[in-house]
Amino acid sequence: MSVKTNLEAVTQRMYGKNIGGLSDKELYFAILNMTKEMIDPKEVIKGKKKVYYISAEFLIGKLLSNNLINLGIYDELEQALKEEGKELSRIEEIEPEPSLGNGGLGRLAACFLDSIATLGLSGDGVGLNYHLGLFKQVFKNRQQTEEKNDWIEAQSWLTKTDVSFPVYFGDKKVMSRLYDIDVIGYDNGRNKLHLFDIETVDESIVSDDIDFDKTDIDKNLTLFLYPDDSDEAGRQLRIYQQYFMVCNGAQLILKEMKDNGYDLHKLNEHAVIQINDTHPTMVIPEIIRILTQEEGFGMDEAIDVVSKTCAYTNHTILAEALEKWPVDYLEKVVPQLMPIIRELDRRVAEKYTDEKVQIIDKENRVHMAHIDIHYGFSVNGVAAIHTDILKETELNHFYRLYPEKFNNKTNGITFRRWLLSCNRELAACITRTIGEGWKKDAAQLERLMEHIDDEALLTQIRDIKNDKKTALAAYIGEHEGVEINPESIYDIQIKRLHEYKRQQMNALYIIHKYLEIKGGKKPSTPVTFIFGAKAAPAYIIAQDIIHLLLCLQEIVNNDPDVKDYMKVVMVENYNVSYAEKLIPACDISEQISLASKEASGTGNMKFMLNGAVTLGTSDGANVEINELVGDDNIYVFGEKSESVIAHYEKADYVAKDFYKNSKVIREAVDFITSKAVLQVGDRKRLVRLQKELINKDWFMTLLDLEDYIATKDRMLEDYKDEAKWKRMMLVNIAKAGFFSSDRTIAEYNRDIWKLN
Ligand code: 26V
Repeated sequence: MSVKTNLEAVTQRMYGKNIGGLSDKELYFAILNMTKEMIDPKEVIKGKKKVYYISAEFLIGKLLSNNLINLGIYDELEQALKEEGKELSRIEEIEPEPSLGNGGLGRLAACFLDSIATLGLSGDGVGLNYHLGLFKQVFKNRQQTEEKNDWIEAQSWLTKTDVSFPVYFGDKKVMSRLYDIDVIGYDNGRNKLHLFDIETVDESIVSDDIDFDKTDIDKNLTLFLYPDDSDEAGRQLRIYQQYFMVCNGAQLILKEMKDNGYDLHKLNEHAVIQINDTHPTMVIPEIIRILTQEEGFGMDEAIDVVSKTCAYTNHTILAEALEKWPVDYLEKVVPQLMPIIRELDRRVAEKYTDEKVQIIDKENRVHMAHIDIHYGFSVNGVAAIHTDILKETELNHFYRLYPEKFNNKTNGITFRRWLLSCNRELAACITRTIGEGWKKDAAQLERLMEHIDDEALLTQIRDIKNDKKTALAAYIGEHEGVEINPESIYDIQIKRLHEYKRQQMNALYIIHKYLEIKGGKKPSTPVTFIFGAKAAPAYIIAQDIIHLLLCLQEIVNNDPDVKDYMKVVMVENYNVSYAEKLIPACDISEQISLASKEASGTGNMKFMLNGAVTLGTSDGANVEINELVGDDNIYVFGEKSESVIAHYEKADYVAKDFYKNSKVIREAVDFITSKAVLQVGDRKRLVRLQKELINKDWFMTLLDLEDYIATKDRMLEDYKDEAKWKRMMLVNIAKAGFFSSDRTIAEYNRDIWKLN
């Protein structure tokens, strides 16, 4: 049956109308239902052993386009709709974006699920069904405000199952409910994303400004992703959420093992649990608890089998992000787990005296990562440099105990979403040039290098980029009310707002450029600086940086001397869907974190794949991008990680010296509290940010600022050499194959999971 006949049958059944007579919204629901019906008969991938990817975040993005592509019916459906005067891309806009993640860690989990299914591996995601997810960002008075994002509609990709488990918080019992989302591999079978919910959740307890009673667990447990943890009730709620997730996950895994008739003593032969950062760490003591208390295991054998089943991925070296829960909190929320955690701690203390590797420290805090490392069989970082830093510095004490556990798995991205879906024109152009093979074997992109002198191809790629820039200009005009010039250079920094990612350094560059233009030095090619970033509600300096960017947007875009040469746009509520529009249109990819601090980054890979050129530090996966494209096709600046680490060790970085000794730095930093900015901005925020930069600057913005300015200026200059730039674009696309998450997952499977 053709897709059109199929869809007509669904529209008749749902609305009694033909395709042509429906609104886009009605059509969206019809296509959703049709797609779910087509997925239904697909085989669930089976194997002797299965991976459970357990994660507090799955930033899956909209699913319609991706599912249509993976089912192989996108083009046919698009054509069928066109015949009826309908546009699939407009219909896609209607789908709400699930907001089940913060940033890179959650998006990585989503890419991984796509690749696990695409490679035909048996593997499910396990997480939580946050009803209001991450907040929606709304700008008011040039500041971020937060609103709730209720993304779940009556009809959605979620399927309510009849699975429900009891979960105990001490004596308090709650019942869970499992919702599933199908994960379809590209031209392959299907797996599941299991999202647990609490039966009694109540969205009505949330006020408009996302305030709610943090103690009312029955109602609030699955309302929000990482609720503000700046107070005690908020922090405890996180423990409730984490335990709820792992307790359900553990019950699901053990039930599946039993349903398959497997012996739980051989759990590790049939299941591997990949622990995504420390948030799901309690799965280790929880399974040990169940095995010893309900399945008749002795403590030794329970610990042994769990340790052979669990593997841990570290995603950050930032100390403040490594979870340490006070024993008091755990005693209060999950008292049944504490005897197990104490036993795990006792065994470590008996073997090792080193204070740095203990599970419970002298301040009575439980180090979650330490549980993972002692009681898991694998510890991996997410880019080569990150894993090296873990081994040599951050986790060196553990590396010396267990060198065999440590391994690197450089992150990747799914090319289905980040090229085939978000840049169909470029994908088609690649296919015309090198055939279809790259879609299943991304390494074949390298064959584009054979066409490096093909002028016609280089021009086609440039034309596609220009079309994407025009489309983005229209979108930004409509959604942000800012007019941008499609012929300007698009310089884009999109990622969570954090001082280590150094959006503030980019802001200082913008100030520098603005002052230059005011002084009469006009650039020959105009530049548009685009930002997208949410800041954690309790992270004050991050909020201040957003405020500065919005003030600069106001000043620069309205200054008649400047606005024809540069524009600044901070897009509102940056999310996966926005990324899909921004990335194909980008010329310069900003990856400017302080070396050693960005574990990997994955936006850097998405930009490269879409023909942007990286401006970056030697950090995270930038290092591997540099190795692949060579020094001529990337712009690298700033101090290297070894010297940054040395600065921290010696505590010898003094921001004020840089401020005092450089006129360029001083002028840029001073401008933050100039009359021009204070006229449109909030004095308290601006003064605080400026003081922070001069007196503290923990992430060494001023250290790299001059090199950043010089390198970016050189890059803007090079952009004018069209022949050179076009070749750089092609090299970046051709060398991006390594960053397919299919490669990453194949490595996880080869070295850690060993499925099939
Ligand atoms: C968490 C927190 C929690 C509260 C305090 C501040 C803070 C700062 C950072 C984080 C990061 C959590 C882990 C994370 O998202 N890591 C990201 O993982 C990506 C996928 O591996 C990787 O590409 C990014 O470089 C890394 O930052």
